[in-house]
Amino acid sequence: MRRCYDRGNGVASLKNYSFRFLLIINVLFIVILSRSFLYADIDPQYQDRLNHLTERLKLEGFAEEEIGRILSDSRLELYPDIVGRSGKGLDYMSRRFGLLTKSSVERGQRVLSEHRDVLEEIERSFGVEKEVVVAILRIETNFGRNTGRYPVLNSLLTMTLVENRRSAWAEDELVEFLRICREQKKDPFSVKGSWAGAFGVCQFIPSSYVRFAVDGNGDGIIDLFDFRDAFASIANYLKAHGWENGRLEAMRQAIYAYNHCESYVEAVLAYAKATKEVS
Ligand SMILES: [Ca+2]
Repeated sequence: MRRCYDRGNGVASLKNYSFRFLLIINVLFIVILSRSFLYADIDPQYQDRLNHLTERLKLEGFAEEEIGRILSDSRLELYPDIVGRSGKGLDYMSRRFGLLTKSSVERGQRVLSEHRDVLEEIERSFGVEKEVVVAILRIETNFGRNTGRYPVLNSLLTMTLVENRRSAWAEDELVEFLRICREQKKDPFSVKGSWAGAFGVCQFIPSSYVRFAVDGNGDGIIDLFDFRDAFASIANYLKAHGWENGRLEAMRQAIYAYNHCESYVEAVLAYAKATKEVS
């Protein structure tokens, strides 16, 4: 009987070992499959950078399942051509940009008139001229007409994975962006912006959103595609960067912080002056 038991136990052990072996093989197979599935649509040359990003996201509190869902999404796409762009060279005061044409100034005046109450409230709260806030909206996106066509996720992912001088910056911005989307229960692929990852009618990058965006219409949500939230966020940004009404140097410095470009500073002040004169 003992032998039978022994034998029986032996068979049971053998089955047990076989089961474990098959289980391990299965787990390995699933892991390999999920890994390759995870990065299915991304050029293998970026594998190391992807592994690094995955680890970073895990450290930032993202679940592997969540990361996998994003990185295996069919909408994921890289745009290697954006990596070499400098973001400089645009002359905002050029005739081509059309900033000070009659129709352009009139559009600014209309925005000032349509949103006068909220803009005056913002002016009181933040101490920033409403014409300057409106000028930034005009120059950044032509009052929401050009908010960008690139999914922010894809732009930031591209700059993170394709080695370039912005890679570390883009990785930080990507993490912030995914965190914002998670908090707001927003599909990260649904937010479109500039190739540089700025979004909304005021074109904030994710870290600026986290630090300076505010709820301007009091609905409890900060939506930078909403004019009132964008107005308040611009004013808050300028105030945080030293804006003081009437002190030209402080005003110029705050605008320069928004966009590091002298022609941008000139353009914002010129447009604000033009809309003020006709309003
Ligand atoms: Ca809001």
